[in-house]
Amino acid sequence: MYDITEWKHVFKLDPNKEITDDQLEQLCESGTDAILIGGSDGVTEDDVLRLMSKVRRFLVPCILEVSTIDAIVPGFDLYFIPTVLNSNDPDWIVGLHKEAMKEYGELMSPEEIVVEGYCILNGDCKAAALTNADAGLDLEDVKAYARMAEHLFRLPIFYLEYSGRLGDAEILKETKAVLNDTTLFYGGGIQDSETAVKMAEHADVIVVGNAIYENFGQALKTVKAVKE
Ligand code: 1GP
Repeated sequence: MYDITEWKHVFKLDPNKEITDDQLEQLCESGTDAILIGGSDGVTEDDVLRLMSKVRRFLVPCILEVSTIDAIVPGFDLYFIPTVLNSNDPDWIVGLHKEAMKEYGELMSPEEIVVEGYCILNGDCKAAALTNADAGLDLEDVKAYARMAEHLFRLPIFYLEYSGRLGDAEILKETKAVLNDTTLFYGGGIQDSETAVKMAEHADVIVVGNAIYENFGQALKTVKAVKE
């Protein structure tokens, strides 16, 4: 029903940050392929529920990116489950996933679950600290993780995460070159149309997060920029 291989653009909303109803409407009706709800800290069930019910008024697919077992809310179109491939902490690779399955495994429909193989490359971002990610990777390491995601684990998504700063377009390009079936997501530091186009040249899907809260007008323009 949802074909992520057709997507180009996603907005990531942080349930811990403020957004007006008017802004939310503009994002949902912007033509973006999906609204992803997720954050690295302070994510509560109440905030997730509140944001989901507002996004639900629009037709755009609404997805929860699960980052804590305490805030899994039913009613989303899809659930994206990150596994941080370059984490040094097994909890973030398979441990929390096992706990989630223990608690909710019976209730979950497999067709609603999409696993994202994360590779975090900005060592200064919150996600890197939280997951104890080994962000000091060179290009060959990143390509190896990409191949692992596609050929060993057959993950639907490989996510290059630079959260908070613009990444290396060359790494993105080389990573894309080793992927065929796995969809390449890129997120980090996209602030305007220009940076969106630059990263969308190589990524299958770009994710725009912080810019929504820092420069709303420019964030909104990233949709048209990559879809035209
Ligand atoms: C964060 O990849 C997303 O998980 C988007 O990054 O917030 O820097 O846009 P930014």
